[in-house]
Amino acid sequence: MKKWLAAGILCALCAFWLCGCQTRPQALEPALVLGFSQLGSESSFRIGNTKDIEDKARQYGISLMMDDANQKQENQINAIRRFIAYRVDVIAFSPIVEEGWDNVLTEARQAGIPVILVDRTIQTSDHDLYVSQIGADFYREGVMAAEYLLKKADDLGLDRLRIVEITGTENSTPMKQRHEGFMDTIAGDGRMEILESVNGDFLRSRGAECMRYLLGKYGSDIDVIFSHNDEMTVGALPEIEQAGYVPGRDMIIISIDGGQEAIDILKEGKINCIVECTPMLGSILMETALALKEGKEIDREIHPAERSFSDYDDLSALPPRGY
Ligand code: GYE
Repeated sequence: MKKWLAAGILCALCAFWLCGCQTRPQALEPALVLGFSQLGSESSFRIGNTKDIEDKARQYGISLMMDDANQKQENQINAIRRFIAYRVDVIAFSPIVEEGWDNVLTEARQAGIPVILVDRTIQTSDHDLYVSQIGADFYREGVMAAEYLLKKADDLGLDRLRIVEITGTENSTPMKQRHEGFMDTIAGDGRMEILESVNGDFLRSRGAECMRYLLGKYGSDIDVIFSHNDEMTVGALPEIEQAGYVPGRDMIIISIDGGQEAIDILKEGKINCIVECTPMLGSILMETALALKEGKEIDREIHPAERSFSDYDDLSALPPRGY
């Protein structure tokens, strides 16, 4: 009798296990495996960019291997080597600086893995080391920042503007191109004078340090602050206030990125202009990676549309920025 009971229980367990197997949803095969090396988490732009890439990978059914390099090129190179060893379908990364990628990207090419640059670009003489760069037109951002300043100077009838610049990470694409676009656009305008450019590494804490230094050296001579990202701008503002000036009124403040925190400060009047740099590159990245896997032709450079926000605009109906 006991034997029958044991056999019955065993049968019931087997049936339960089989049913369970049949009703359990089948794990879907990912459309492709994408290795992404993010350079760090220095700003709201970067954090928004990481989140967007993670969200969009999920939406597109792409299996994502995400690595955070913590602001070190060496860590990015190691992550790319791990992606090669894992034999991912596509490698993408945001290069922290422009130089020093040839060796590791040659290894990716030898392994037959295509590479997409996201956000920033690289310097190389070998055209085939990457297939596409998806990111902002940073030169154009510098031009837009300067165009705002030229218009403001005209409207206020100012005949002398002394400018300080707080730049992003040395040798990074946005740092170089934002600087060039801005300088080229104000060149030849006799009202504009650059007092000094200092490097704030795209960090809030460095923005504050740079501003302290500049205020100590130039004080009320500063008419304009051109800061390469919101993070450094937000770090600089309390320093300006503590030194007894009203940002946005005593000094014209121009920033780049357009994250929610900075847009709110612009609405309060303490920032005058922000040039948009969108971190929402996830959909374009996923579509490009899928197109590559299907062997389709893709564009060498892909720039998202961007605008600027300023004290000339009514921003009351601006939707939440999402970063
Ligand atoms: O402006 C800054 C970030 O590479 C465009 O990097 C990006 C820049 C962005 O840390 O906030």
